[in-house]
Amino acid sequence: MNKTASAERTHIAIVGKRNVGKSSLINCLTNQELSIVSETPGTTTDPVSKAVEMFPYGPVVMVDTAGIDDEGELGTKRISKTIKSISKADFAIAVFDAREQLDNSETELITYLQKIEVPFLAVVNKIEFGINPNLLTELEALEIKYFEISCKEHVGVNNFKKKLIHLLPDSNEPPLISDLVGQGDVVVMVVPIDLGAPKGRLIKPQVLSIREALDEDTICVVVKDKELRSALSLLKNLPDLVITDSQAIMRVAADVPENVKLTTFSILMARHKGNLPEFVKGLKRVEELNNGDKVLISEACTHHAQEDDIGTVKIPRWLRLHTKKNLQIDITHGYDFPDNLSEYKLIVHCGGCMLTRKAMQVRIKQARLLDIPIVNYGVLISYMHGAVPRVLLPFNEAMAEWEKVGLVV
Ligand SMILES: Nc1nc2c(ncn2[C@@H]2O[C@H](COP(=O)(O)OP(=O)(O)OP(=O)(O)O)[C@@H](O)[C@H]2O)c(=O)[nH]1
Ligand SMILES: [Mg+2]
Repeated sequence: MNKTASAERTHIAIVGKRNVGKSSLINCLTNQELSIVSETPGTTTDPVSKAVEMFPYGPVVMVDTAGIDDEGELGTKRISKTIKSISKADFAIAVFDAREQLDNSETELITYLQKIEVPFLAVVNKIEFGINPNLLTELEALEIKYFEISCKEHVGVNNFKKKLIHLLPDSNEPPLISDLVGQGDVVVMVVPIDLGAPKGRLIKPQVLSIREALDEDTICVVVKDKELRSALSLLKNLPDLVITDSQAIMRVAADVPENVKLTTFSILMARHKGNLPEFVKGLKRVEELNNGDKVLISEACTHHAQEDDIGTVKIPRWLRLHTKKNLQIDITHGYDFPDNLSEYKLIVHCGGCMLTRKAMQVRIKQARLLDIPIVNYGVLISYMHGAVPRVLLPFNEAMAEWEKVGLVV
């Protein structure tokens, strides 16, 4: 049961004021007497992590924390420990006493969770005493999703648990690159800094890939496309893997020797969040499009569109050039697909870096339900630029699908 390493488990921090029933909730959710419960406020003094199996989700770490309203100097220290635990958590559950209203420490806690972007749900506990309507009004005003429960009488707990499991990050998230490289390998990452690059920072797939490469003890070289050739000539041996931004794939493919593994950040994301073989299968539809067909370009986040934006400008242009068809291309932003989804012949999805894997899987399922092929930006861009199957070579499942699709390039 405890085989999954702690770091790989989803960490859930249970937070709230003293005596609201945080420890009781952990016991309730796991059906075990794991945490000490008592009527004395301040029972839990230090954060206590328990590795448990939360059926049917799988292995998690429950982090029981000290009350955020703890008093005195020692209390302050405990609070900062609690805050540290929250920062490290993948998810938090904020517990409130049904009889009370929010106090300062609780509104601060909520602000903090929102600031550090730890997703959380609220539970209003001890409802058998009656619920203070002001508390609910306050939570609603803050747009916080809450569940009314009683740990003591085991009311509402199962319903809450169901929702919680639905929202937890997917524990089967495939890695970005850790299975492609090993200790001492040289990984070259090509990061063009063009007008579309955000000021002063790298985008999420790049940051996550660098981090994973470092975690695997690889030697990670990050260059712009312009410097790639000289970087390769400076290396004593050929690199073990080159990862590039999709938009530079043509240049990069030309500069990287054929026998070096090459892929794109977007293809890594397709596997990590989405379903790479599914997107490869979607390529078939690109060749079947006809004049007047509707194509949906779906962008999950609402970033500010650049002048030569990838989703709104470049992909439509490339798609029309590639198919030589008069396509009707719609672009939508945001979490939901449009209501007229069934009218589309193809969905071109963004990398989904702002979505959880679960959310991305839901979108793929919705497309599948309506029999609409789906591809993502990176797979499509590489294909239209003639870099498929080369960029798929490191991924066996994707290559198997590519053979099945039977497209000729
Ligand atoms: N009536 C009632 N009592 C509850 C409920 N949940 C917890 N309690 C009681 O509330 C008291 C505090 O519960 P704990 O689970 O220890 O609370 P905590 O938030 O962990 O408290 P600290 O560790 O002191 O911060 C105990 O006496 C519990 O039995 C509930 O739903 N209804
Ligand atoms: Mg406790």
